[in-house]
Formats: sequence, C-alpha cells, structure tokens
Amino acid sequence: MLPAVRQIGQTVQYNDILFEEKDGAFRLVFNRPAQLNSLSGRMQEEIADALGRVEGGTPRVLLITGNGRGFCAGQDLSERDVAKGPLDLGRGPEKFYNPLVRRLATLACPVVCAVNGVAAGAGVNIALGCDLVLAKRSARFVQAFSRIGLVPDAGGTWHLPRLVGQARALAFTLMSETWTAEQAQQNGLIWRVVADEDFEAQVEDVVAHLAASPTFGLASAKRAIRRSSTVSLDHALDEERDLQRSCGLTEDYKEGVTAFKDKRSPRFGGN
Ligand code: T3D
Repeated sequence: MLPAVRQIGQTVQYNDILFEEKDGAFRLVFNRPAQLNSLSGRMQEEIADALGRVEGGTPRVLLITGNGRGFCAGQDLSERDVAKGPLDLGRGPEKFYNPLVRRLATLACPVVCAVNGVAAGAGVNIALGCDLVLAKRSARFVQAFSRIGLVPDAGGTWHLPRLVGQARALAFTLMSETWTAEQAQQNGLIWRVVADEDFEAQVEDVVAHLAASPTFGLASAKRAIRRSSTVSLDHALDEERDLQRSCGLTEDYKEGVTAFKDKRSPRFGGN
C-alpha cells in the first residue's frame, strides 16, 4: 500500500525518497541514509510511483542520487527473514527491479546517476541502468551478490559485460571485488569521477545542460544507442534514418540551425 503523497508545488512528499521537479528537471533522491539507502519495500513502491510522475510529465532530465554517505546498498536485507523458510526471490525482480530498469532505459529523456557514496548489489546495477553515471571520488562499487549466494539482478548481468567486458565483469561479480570510483571509471563502468568537493556543482552543471538541450534529439540518440547491441547494422541504419526524419520536424532542430546561422546560443524548448 503506497503511503499518502502530499503535493507541495513541484515537490512530492514521500517517506523514503525525496522527489521534486523544476522546469522539466526531475530529481529522485534515495533517502534512508542510516541504512545506506538500501531499498525497502516502501522505498521501492515510492520509486515506482515517482517514476510514473516523471513519465506522465514532460521530463527533460531525471537525476537519481542518494542522501548521506551511501548511494544505495541494494535490497534492504533486514526485510528478508530467512529463518522463516524459503523466500521467493524472483518477486523483487519481477515486481520492482525489472520494471525499473526497463523504465529507465526507455524514459524519453537522459537519466543522470550521481553516485554520491558506496553502491552495492542492486544499487550498482540501478546506476548502470542510467544513461550518464558520475561518481564522487570517495565512492566505491561492489556487486556483493556473491557474498550472499545471489546472482546480479537489476540488469547487472546484461549491463556489466557490455560496459567492462566479460573478464572484468566476471571478476567483479564472482570475486565481489570492491572498485573505487577511479577503477570504475578506468574499467568503463561509469562516465566521470569528480572530486568530492566539486561533486554537487558538477552534477548540477550536467543536469542544467541536459535540461536546456533538445530533448527529443537526446531521447532519440539514447534510444538508438541503447538498442544498438541487440540489432544489426542494417537495422541501426534504418532506425537512424527514421529518427533523423522525426528530429528534423522538431522546433528544437529549427532553433538549433537558426541560432547557428545567427551566431547566437540556441534556446531549446525541448519540443
Ligand atoms: O531480496 C531480493 O529481493 C533479491 C534482490 C536482491 C538485490 C540485492 O541488492 S542483493 C544485495 C544486497 N546488498 C548487500 O548485500 C550489501 C550489504 N551491505 C554491505 O555489504 C555494506 O554495508 C556496504 C559494503 C554497502 C557498506 O559497508 P560499510 O562498512 O561502509 O557500512 P556498514 O556498516 O556495513 O553499513 C552501515 C549501515 O547500513 C549498517 O547499519 P547499522 O549497523 O549501522 O545499524 C548496515 O546494516 C546498513 N546496511 C547496509 N547495507 C544494507 C543495510 N541494511 C539493510 N540492507 C542492506 N543491504
């Protein structure tokens, strides 16, 4: 049962997440800092609800980050009472993790993940499901699943080898190696590492840049690139043609070319 949600202007009040929108820039902040933002059942319901609000709006960018010293420590293990008998662990992926990863991958705007601290288990893999991942230099990444006898979920087995290659993906997973933010970036797991003291400012710069960008063009590029590893070159070329045709019909394309010719900065409306 989803907790009552109070709408305050552009902010929605939840219990385990913070959520707000300003001028098309949506922010979803995991907010159980004492538990390193591990994902309780209530938090999962709130994230799913908040994503529905993003999808139902006119998003230009979505930022996902965490409050406190952790980004997200994966599933809230305190909710797993293993003494009571076998649990159905297919339920979490079925009800929450899989829909979440699919929704992030198909959201019609860029999804930025700001990894502010330790990311473990599904917390890592949710980050990998986002489009641009920045991490604080002090952040670290650990799959952690093998420490409790589980398989990476939340898209981990799909994203990991594509990002870092099979050899590193297997070592990271089977050995439960902990990677620093630097290692994660060097291995191709994430985009950018930022000094702790500059982190918030750089994240804001990226969000502001994307919120002022031609959203349909970015969403089209995201769609084509995300699908590329599962389609043939022929298919990709056809899709580029179709997407380009659609992009060419947008106001933002007209504005981009006009601004170029006028030698001024474009003012993209996101349509
Ligand atoms: O169940 C299903 O539905 C299947 C789906 C699974 C998806 C998954 O994500 S499975 C993987 C679950 N996550 C983990 O196994 C990670 C567990 N956590 C850790 O290994 C460590 O906490 C970290 C490496 C993330 C951080 O270590 P450290 O030393 O910096 O912090 P800490 O002291 O271990 O944790 C701080 C607090 O957060 C602590 O609480 P306390 O003792 O101060 O009251 C700790 O219990 C709590 N915490 C950390 N991770 C979780 C958690 N509480 C509940 N669930 C957690 N996952």
